[in-house]
Amino acid sequence: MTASRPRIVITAGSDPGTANHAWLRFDYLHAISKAHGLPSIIAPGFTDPWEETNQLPGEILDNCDGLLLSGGADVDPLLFGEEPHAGLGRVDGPRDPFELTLAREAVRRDMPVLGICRGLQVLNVALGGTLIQDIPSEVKGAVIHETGEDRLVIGHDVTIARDSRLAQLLSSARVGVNSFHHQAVKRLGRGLTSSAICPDDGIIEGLEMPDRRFVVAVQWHPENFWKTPNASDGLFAGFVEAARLSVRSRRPLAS
Ligand SMILES: [Mn+2]
Repeated sequence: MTASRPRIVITAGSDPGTANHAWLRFDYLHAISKAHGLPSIIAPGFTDPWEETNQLPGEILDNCDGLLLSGGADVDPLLFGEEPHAGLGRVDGPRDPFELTLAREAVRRDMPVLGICRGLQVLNVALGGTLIQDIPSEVKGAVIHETGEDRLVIGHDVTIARDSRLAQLLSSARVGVNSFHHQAVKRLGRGLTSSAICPDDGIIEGLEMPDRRFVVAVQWHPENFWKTPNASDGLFAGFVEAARLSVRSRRPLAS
């Protein structure tokens, strides 16, 4: 018998066309499965996430061991106290409050969290940070962070902060990454540190929370590379392992 896999819940967005279907690339599920986690998908929309008495996020986390905040649409700037800029893209109505609540609650519980792209931004806003709404119009001299359709194209390098959790996970100080974002971290949220930047323009490409067992986020899309061995395998392996260890600490074996 094999050891049971830690349960990783992955947030999905709503389909950009109909707004009535969950939307998530299978790459996330493959990457978690490859790292020996058990992935499942959760999406907002089947309840009123604005309802103050909504217990759903807590119940979701009661039934999983790790939270993966996935990529998707822009975060509504009103949620971090700013007016929408002209360059703001599509926002995904019910997804924002749903994920912000999940992120805050997971951090409060010290549950392992992995944020990817929008997930990094959601984590930052959940902890009181702010975002650059549109890199090309707000950051002079920025390199291109939205490189088109091919998910496997390396868009730019990132330099990893020495002594960061991310440096341990990637076993590297500098890696080439894909890049599909036009938003980025502006002001850091409480308790978060920058773990990676794009050396060409200083855009933050990684966040982590040193006082939690595993709260790690990256601005690129490591899950797209799951088919071949690659530098990001350690990131998913570390996340799933943290979820496994958190199960052990929360649920001692029955006597
Ligand atoms: Mn980038």
